[in-house]
Amino acid sequence: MHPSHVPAHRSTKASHEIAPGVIPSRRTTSRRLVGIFLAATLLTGCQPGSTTTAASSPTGPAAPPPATPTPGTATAPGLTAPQRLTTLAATITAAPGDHTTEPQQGRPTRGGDLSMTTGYVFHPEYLWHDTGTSAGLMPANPPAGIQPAVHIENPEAKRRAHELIHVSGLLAELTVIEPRRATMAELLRVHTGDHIQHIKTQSDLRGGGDAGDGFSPVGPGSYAIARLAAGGLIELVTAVARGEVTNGYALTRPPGHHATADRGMGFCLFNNIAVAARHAQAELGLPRIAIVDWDAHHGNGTQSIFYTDPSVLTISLHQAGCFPPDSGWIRENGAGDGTGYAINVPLPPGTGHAAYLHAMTEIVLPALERFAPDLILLANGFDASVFDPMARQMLTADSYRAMTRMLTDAADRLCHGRLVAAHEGGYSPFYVPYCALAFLEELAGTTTRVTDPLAAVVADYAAEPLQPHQNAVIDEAAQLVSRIGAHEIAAAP
Ligand code: 9RB
Ligand code: ZN
Repeated sequence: MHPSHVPAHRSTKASHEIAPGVIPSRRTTSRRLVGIFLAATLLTGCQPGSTTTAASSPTGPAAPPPATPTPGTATAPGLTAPQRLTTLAATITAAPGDHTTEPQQGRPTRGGDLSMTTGYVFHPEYLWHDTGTSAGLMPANPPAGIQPAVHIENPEAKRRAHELIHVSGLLAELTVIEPRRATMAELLRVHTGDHIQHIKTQSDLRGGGDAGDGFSPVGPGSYAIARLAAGGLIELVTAVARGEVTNGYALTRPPGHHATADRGMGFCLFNNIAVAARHAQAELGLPRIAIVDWDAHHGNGTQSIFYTDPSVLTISLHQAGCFPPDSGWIRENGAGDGTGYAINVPLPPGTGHAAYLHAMTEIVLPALERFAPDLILLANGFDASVFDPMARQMLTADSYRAMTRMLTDAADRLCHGRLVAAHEGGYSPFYVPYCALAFLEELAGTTTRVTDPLAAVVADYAAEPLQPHQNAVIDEAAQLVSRIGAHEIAAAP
């Protein structure tokens, strides 16, 4: 099949017929947030002033992406401590039990233009992937003094994220998409037969086993669940390609971005995103795919699968030298025909809001513009949050909201809004849900009445300006953008 157009039986009206120039841009603030700040102002007698500046939103497709944090939430840097606490109080007093959503102006949701909807994939089986009683991430071994506990990659963060998405009222605004299990043929587009068989064999053991590196538990029956995760993402990408939804989020488990063609590692069994990318290319007429990975750990598996392939651009923002060891350096830039199509931004520990947004502006967005994808996939880990036990970054829920806004704007400009996210890491059961809600609100162009309850607590972290040592890495990695396509041009006759 020729890859450059959607097969007729899959093609629907919707996004395919929307010229990029007429896709409405989103507004930066919502009436709800303005209300919260008005309440805070009344209570404190202070003018919100610059802390609540409703920044001018991009007014058209050619407008540059916002280079500053999305303002208008309770984490706005610059608030004094009393102001923050008052803002928090205003948040808490907002109509308990009434979580109904309020659409943002300028971004139609299901109630408006039906072509602008957000798909959502979840299944309770994702929570049944049993990682057992490891002591955090080491296999428990009482004789050796390693006490059994709960594995760090346990269902809690994702279960609570799903519950918050439901209770907040956001779920009712989304198009729920049922996952199915990826077929053997679909997995074989990415993984070796031996690896697939290995996962099945481990999964058939009564006590489960390991996916490859000794740190990636395979519970009893996890083979079927891992296929449901990869297949969930396939279904979501299919719905986006058909124009049934504009974008979407698959709250899947187990995660995928560390899994290579022939080995599971870092809690990952199958590389869900890679399987979905290959499916989109082979079956959905979406030949050029950009994969952005902002999980705190290097997306090494995804990178290795596409390392020599110029049709898939991989960009990973991660904590330098965190996991896997010695992986994700700037010099890893693709090979052969894929030279220039793998980009790594190894950010120093302690990197927060300002530096991540700077990296998005200086690297991710220009790389996407240059690559001109048909589809953007996002490896969406929330383990770069300030509360995460598995990394040392400092993002807040509001950071994820601002970064998401940048990506949805890019997707609107470049590929009819086609942005599909897969949940990867994120291990704080109390904070991941608020990061996920902020992410998904922004994806859907709506807000709920639930705001980050920890916003006041993290405000000082969020306010840290870009540091010189962070800027140096970002500057260096930004040099890579011009290498996208350069190899092809050099190789042309
Ligand atoms: C251990 C090692 C790790 C470390 C981090 C992750 C994070 C995964 C994630 C997974 C496994 C090494 C315990 C190396 O969130 N990805 O997005 N395991 N690390 N050696 N040892 C003994
Ligand atoms: Zn991670």
